[in-house]
Amino acid sequence: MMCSLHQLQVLVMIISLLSSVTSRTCGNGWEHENGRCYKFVRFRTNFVGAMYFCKQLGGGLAEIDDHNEYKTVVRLAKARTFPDFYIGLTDAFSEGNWIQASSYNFQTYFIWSPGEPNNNNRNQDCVRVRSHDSKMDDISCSAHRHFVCEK
Ligand SMILES: [Ca+2]
Ligand SMILES: [Ca+2]
Ligand SMILES: [Ca+2]
Repeated sequence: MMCSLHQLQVLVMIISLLSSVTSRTCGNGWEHENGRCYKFVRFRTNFVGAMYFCKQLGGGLAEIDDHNEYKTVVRLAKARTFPDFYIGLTDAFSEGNWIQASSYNFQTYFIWSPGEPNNNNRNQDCVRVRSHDSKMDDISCSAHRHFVCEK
């Protein structure tokens, strides 16, 4: 088989073009927003199960770093009438100190529902975003909720 240098160059160009397209589009079932990929997972599990599932998909539970990211995630959730969902935020290590579940960074951005976080029954160390007001609420990590992954 004859293969000229020019043909090889074209082939290499096509391959690199294809791989850049796939890396930009996040993959099937993911939303691409502001350079991040989000997946809204439509089954319920506990916090650890949600973390594990997101990790299997090559990401982690969504970590909301700032108000812009919050607005993005809430907009995507509302667009698909998504129920309450877990985000990657926990104070399980130290009560009242909120840590991002995958990156282990201290959380600096919060938008709590009124009266939250209340650590109800001294057993609320994980965080959901409520569907009715789109704000954060600490809940028990064993509660089963939908969740959002990020990568
Ligand atoms: Ca994030
Ligand atoms: Ca707590
Ligand atoms: Ca609470």
